This record gives sequence, C-alpha cells and structure tokens, in this order.
Amino acid sequence: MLFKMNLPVAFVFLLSLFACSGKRKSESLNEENLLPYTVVKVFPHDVTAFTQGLAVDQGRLFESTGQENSWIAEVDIASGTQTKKVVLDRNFFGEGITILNNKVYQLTWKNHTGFVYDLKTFTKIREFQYPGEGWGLTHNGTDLIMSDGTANLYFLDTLSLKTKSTVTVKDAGGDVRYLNELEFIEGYIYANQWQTNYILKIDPVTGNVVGKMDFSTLMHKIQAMNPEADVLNGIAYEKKSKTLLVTGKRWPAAFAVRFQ
Ligand SMILES: [Ca+2]
Repeated sequence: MLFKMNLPVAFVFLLSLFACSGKRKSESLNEENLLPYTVVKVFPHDVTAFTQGLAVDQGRLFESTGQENSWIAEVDIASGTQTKKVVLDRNFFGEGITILNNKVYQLTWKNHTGFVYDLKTFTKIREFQYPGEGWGLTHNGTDLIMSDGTANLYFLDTLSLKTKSTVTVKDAGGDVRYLNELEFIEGYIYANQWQTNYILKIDPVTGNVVGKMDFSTLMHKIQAMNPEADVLNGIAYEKKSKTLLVTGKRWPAAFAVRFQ
C-alpha cells in the first residue's frame, strides 16, 4: 500500500504510525533514567540491509551491513537507496563503521580485522587487527571507540589502531554486556544493547550508564510491518539538526528522533 503513495504522503502516514515517545513505561525499566524522545520524521530503509553500523559525516549518511556480501555504502537519506558502495570479500562479516578525518573505519565480526577506506573514493587504504570480536564503532573526535559484545569499550589510537584505554560499562545491576552499535553524542557514548530495545547513554570516563532510551514501541511496529525485521542496530547523530537517526537489521524504516 505504501509504495503507491507519493513520498510525502507516505511519510505523513508513517509518521502517524510512529508518532510516539519514549515515555511509555516499560516493565523492567527504572523511570528515573529513562530519556524521553520524539520521532520527528520517518525515512524509508532498505529492508534487505542487515544493518550493523550507521554514521553521519557532514550531513551524509553511511551504513554498513553484515552477513554474506556485506557492504558499506553512502545512503541517500530521503530514498534509503545506496549510492557509493563497497562489497566485502565473502570471508568477512561487516560490523560497525565510523568516519573520522576523511577516512571510513570498519570492523568485521570474527576475523579480528578492521578496514580503513578513503572517504572520497572508498578505496581500501589499510587493514588493522584486534584480538576479540568486532561489534560497534564510533569516535570522540580523537580516538576510535569500539565494542566487542562484552561490557567493555575500547579507545583506539587512530595512528597505531591499538587500544589506548578500556572502560567497563556498568549500571546498578553490575556490568552491562552485549554493547553493540555505538554513537558518540555531545560528550557521551550511546550504545544499543544487543537483543534489547534500549540505547544506553554512557559516561565515557566512569563507564556508568546514566540514561536509557526505550525503542520497544517502534520495534513492535517495525515487526508488524516486516516479521523478518531483526534487532535495532543503527544509530547515527546529525550534529547540526541535533537529530538521531535510528534503524535496524531488515527494518523497512529509519527514524529521525530528537531528545526532549
Ligand atoms: Ca553509529
């Protein structure tokens, strides 16, 4: 039905479907640190994309995917279509990406190997190694910040691409495992926790979780639209508009949300 509508009508329709906020109470959630947000726009997203990483650089959106024929691409936000694209060698399962100093950094899952590409040409210019699995990737303007599915976040020097320091993420219940896709936003690290609908706000110095965004309501609606949809796994922040773009594996939509 959506495909027969013109795009603006489809967006209004989608927006009405998703016009909700993170205020809705979730059973196991402490209300005190629940961060409210508002969905301000809904964009189409490639329903075949097994999203593993999402990043914005100077208003341009980049996505990485996993599974067979993993790819990284620049994505047209309005249409959800990929423009510039690199398909990985079939031995590699793509994971998080981030963009810093005109380079795209990408992790792979179990190959202990990361790639560095020239942002303009998408030419691979370097490979680097790390000991554990590769999950999420972001940066704080100086260092890369990486997750590996544990409760640890690793700060990597961009020259040596080695770990400079590690912080363990914890909340009132102890260590918080399964940290996945990352985004650094105004001094805090935001991480989605694998197999939950939460994006956690983390103090990068102490590792303490200081807030949570609950995307359960969006997840339920996404799964109603596409039963094949998997977990939330894309978080990108556009500084100028202070907008967070959120999507997931095989999600038919991406959501622009603003903190309240
Ligand atoms: Ca990200």
